[in-house]
Amino acid sequence: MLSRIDHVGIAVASLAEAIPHYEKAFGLKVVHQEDNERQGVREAMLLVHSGEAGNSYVQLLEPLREDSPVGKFLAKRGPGIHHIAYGVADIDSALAALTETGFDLVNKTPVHGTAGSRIAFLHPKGLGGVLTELVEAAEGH
Ligand code: MC0
Repeated sequence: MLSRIDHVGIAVASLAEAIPHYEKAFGLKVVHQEDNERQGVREAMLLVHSGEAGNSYVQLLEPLREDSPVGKFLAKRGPGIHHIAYGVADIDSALAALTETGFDLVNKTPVHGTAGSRIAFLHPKGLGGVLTELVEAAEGH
């Protein structure tokens, strides 16, 4: 079902402060930036690797609102790894298979993710305390 690690999502208080650390430490570059109002985040994607199975990124996440998932996470735990996202070729069949096993899905149907991707979150309580995302990337991402 899973084809790659698509991204590691990292909660930060400020993109402007966090991006230069990743650029300086690893020579990564921001290849995409966007606000996702529904998720309450401003995000920056830094490309780590392009391979046959698709791309892998570090995703830096700054909350747009205190009562958003990332805003609440920062208030409770401070900055750090917020979620891990796996690439899938077909998110509809991946969600159908997980529903069949009775898995606890945050999103039962895909929602809008980074750069036109289709995404769905799986609850951390079923996965060792790790908030997990599935990503069906848009063409070319
Ligand atoms: C909350 N919890 C987490 C967590 N966030 N555990 C691990 N990792 C996280 N990121 C835990 C809390 O510690 C708490 O555990 C319990 O979940 C309930 O927390 P809460 O603060 O009361 O939050 P809820 O219940 O309102 O919501 C938790 C839930 C939510 C995971 C359902 O954050 C959610 O819907 N997340 C999915 C959407 C999201 O994260 N969007 C932002 C990234 P205890 O043990 O204290 O009960 S959007 C994104 O990344 C997109 C744009 C993309 O990639 O394309």
